Amino acid sequence: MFRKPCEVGNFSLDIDRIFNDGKDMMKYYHKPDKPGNVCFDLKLGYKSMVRKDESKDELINDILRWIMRNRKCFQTAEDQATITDSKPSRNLHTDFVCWRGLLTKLLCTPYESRDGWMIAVTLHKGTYYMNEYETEKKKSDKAATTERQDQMAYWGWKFEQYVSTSEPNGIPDTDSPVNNCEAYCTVIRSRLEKHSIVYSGEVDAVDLDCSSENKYVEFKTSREIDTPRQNQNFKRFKLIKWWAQSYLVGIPLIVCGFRDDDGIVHRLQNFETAKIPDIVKDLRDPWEPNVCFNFLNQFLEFVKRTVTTDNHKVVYLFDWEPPGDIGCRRLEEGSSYCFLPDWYVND
Ligand code: 0WD
Ligand code: CA
Repeated sequence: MFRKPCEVGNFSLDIDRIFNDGKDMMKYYHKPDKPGNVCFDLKLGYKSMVRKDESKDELINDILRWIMRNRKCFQTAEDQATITDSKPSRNLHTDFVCWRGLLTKLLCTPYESRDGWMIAVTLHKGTYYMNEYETEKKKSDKAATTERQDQMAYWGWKFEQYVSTSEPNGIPDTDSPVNNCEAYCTVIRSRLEKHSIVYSGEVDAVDLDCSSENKYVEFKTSREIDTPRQNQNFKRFKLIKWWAQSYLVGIPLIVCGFRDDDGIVHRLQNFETAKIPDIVKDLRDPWEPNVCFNFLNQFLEFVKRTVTTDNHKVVYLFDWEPPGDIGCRRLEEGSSYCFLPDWYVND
């Protein structure tokens, strides 16, 4: 039903968010000697963090840059035979292009009761490009972020620094400022039923000790679980997101740093992505992967039925707020939600 995700490429973003084709920013997982007994202070260096400019909407531009540089990955044998000049075919032979995070949200929608989404879709030369825009609720939540919430968001980035290195078998550098600008992204091709999809996702590190084919690892932090109620919430609301995010790119392992309220991680725990749906089965009315993928499949079908104008200046907006229905409207040509840049459509 959902084909095994296949990595077709990767790219990196440097400290200035400049795109580079390749693995420049790839990190390596540094497993601590005693994963069950560590003491990582995630509060350190908060004031010196180098922050990404959030006022710039990057849309799906980096994925488009990768596509432009890797047209050959999308060519069929037929394309190659019919090429008359040196320009590769502009047809991607791909139904959908988007960020992995958008697909994660769609997979989790059947069980989501808090956060909605807004997805813009443009059909261009036979491919549906999808870009997520912030909902009004997300914008107002963001504007109301407290200092404490901002510090806690920092803890997640600091954790990555404690468990990763730039060189294989290196030692983590926890003295340099943390930044959320640099990124390493994998590009994936997969298929769900009739829909072929190319998407990219940010990957935390490679695990050189991993025996499986896909050696990527995902880092998470979470508050230490003290009560059965917390355990239920963790399984019902957090593990579904962790599972969906990693499953989509075929990441086999999630390493969680369990922290206290003071931002100290005391132990690491491994979660095998494939086993997460089993871990949650003891919930009353657990979430199920089948339901998630059925919803995604139906949404993609709905998009194909609805988005009929092949024009990069026309955007269809799909939005949803729980527990409501999905809304859909076709915006007039040249609306402020257009997101395919000229340098891409004219290439
Ligand atoms: O629709 C999206 N998912 C968007 C992605 C909207 C706008 C920007 N991006 C960019 C991110 O800045 C990043 O470069 O895309 C890249 C990641 O895309 P993704 O893999 O599809 O995103 P997702 O799966 O939601 O997040 C993966 C990681 C996060 O790790 P955690 O462990 O927190 O899930 O990407 C990072 C973050 O480390 N990340 C961000 N970092 C800074 N600012 C952001 C952000 N807005 N979003 C994701
Ligand atoms: Ca992470």
